[in-house]
Amino acid sequence: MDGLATDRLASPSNGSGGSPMSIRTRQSAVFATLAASVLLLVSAAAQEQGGQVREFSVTGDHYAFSPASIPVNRNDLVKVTFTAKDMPHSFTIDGPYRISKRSNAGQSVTFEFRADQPGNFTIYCALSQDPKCSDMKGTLQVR
Ligand SMILES: [Cu+2]
Repeated sequence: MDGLATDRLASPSNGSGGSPMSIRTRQSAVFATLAASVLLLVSAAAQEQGGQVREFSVTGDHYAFSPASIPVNRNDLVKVTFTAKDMPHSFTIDGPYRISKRSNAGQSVTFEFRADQPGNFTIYCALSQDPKCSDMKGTLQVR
């Protein structure tokens, strides 16, 4: 490899033997570019608006959300996997978030949103197949 590069880079005016150095420099540049790309990919989603990625697994079962409160910081990217256990339920938050995700019994739905509005917001089940579903309440807390 050295021989090949030396042959290619050798010239009458270049007697300093600097070609191995330039190979190393090129490799460093490639590595730095790759590292920078990976860093960008990892941080782009979380950092683009200054928040962190927060993941929650929430179940709807026996007319209750668990956990019942979802505490996040403003501008976090909130990823929720909502699983309805015993019957269909929805994970619904009214404005300003306007989220309503329905899951069938034994299934999950995953979604994400940016918590860009501070305050406490009620999470409820908007399905009407069972009147007790209106008892399902949780809270999204955005500080
Ligand atoms: Cu329900």
